[in-house]
Amino acid sequence: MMGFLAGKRALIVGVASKRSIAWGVAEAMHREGAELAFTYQNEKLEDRVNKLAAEVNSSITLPLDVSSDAEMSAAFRDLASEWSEYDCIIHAVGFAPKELLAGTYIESVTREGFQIAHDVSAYSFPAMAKEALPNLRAGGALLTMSYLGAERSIPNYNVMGPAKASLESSVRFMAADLGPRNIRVNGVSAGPIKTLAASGVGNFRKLLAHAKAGTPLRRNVTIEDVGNTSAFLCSDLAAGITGEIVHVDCGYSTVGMSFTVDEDEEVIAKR
Ligand code: 0WE
Repeated sequence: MMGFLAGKRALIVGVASKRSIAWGVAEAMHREGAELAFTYQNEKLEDRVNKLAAEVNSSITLPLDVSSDAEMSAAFRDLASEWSEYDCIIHAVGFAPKELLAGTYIESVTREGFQIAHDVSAYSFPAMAKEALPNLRAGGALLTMSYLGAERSIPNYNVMGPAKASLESSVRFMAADLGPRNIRVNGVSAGPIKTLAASGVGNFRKLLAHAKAGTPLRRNVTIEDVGNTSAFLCSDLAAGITGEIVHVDCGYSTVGMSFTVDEDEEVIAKR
């Protein structure tokens, strides 16, 4: 049976563990017949990413710390020597210094932390497009990962909100630039998922419980959900979609008000 990504080659940036969103995307894209390559952030992650890559029949893994111009050009030069042409890049990278994800935005923000968050989480996406441009095939697609904090204030998400807002704006400008070459650019705005990065975030369990309760589907999003939508957006099934941010959040962002309910959907009354 032929998958809907047969014949597509995709670079996946952002795998750190089996729980990574990037890994959910890799599994879905592999299932649909795409050929995959991966990057790893540092030597500590090299063996783990090599093993995961092997699970999806990939032997192309490249070092890439997106905050380094030298590593960005080296990674895309080395990828071009493996694949002279490819179709997709999945960008699933985000970082702000830990101190900026605690307390209030105004109190936590610093010039350096603001710069790092925007550099790693936002600049890296158009920077990848710039490096990959000569080798991207018509019909290809670039995809990044965002979060509701781009659109609404969320306690402690702080500087990552402005960084994701910048990233989402880049999606629209990149879609305008690359559209004439028939390369699409989109984003997935995922609901909260307990990844390795998220485990370092205080109150994350409360946040998951809150999201679950306030979601029309009454559950949290999984990396499989995000992977399947991402695979679709990278495929020719989504040939008419570009410059778009698709919410994969079990409906959370569509709700104006919700009541807390118990297991039987009974409203839990306030005392
Ligand atoms: O984009 C994210 C998290 C990205 C992230 C996570 C960390 C943890 C470790 C960026 N930088 C760091 N820096 C570290 O040192 N999410 C959408 C998940 C997330 O993170 C939050 C959230 C949610 C949701 C942080 C505070 C509040 C909510």
